Amino acid sequence: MSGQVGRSRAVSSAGMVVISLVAVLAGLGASVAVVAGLATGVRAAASQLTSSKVTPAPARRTVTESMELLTNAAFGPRYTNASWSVQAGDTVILKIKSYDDGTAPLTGAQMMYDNVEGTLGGTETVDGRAVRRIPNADVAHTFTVVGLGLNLPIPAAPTGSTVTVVARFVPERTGSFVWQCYAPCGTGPNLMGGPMATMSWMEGKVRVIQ
Ligand SMILES: [Cu+2]
Repeated sequence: MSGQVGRSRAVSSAGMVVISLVAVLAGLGASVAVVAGLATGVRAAASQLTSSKVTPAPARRTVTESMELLTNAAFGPRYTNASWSVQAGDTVILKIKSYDDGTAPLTGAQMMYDNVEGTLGGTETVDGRAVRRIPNADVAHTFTVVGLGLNLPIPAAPTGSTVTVVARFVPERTGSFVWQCYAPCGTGPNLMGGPMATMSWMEGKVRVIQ
């Protein structure tokens, strides 16, 4: 609180300095170029004053992010477009097209990631059909952003074909959030190694900016 008060006071006094400089220079009959430069400065100062008093409205854009789930014989499955950035208040349409026909059912408490969470309407569509969960035996991957309360289970694609999951969500919190796959689709102990432990394979970042 005290930090905010201090900031707006600083902006106000900067604005006053610019305004008094304009008055002095106008009195001296300064050149057009100098006045134009100062006018830009005044506009910048004015916008700072405005933003210090008014909370900016949410962006309310609709943006689409597309990812693919590819398989790699040598290392394992991988999400493309692993990191992206949106604005708080955006309606994000997230499309995930998977080529992976393998399953990686969740176990125990992790089976909560079979459920769709954090989307508009509480659903995702699977090839156009709205669902609230994927049967555990069919789960191949998840796209999970714990920090945004978002969870999209991804079913296995039919062999030789693809499956497309689409969900809409509105991130409200700003920050840099790690997403991860929670289905045990990797290698090594508990199938949590290899791609599961590798950035830009089964994890990445969602940045939500103001
Ligand atoms: Cu996975």
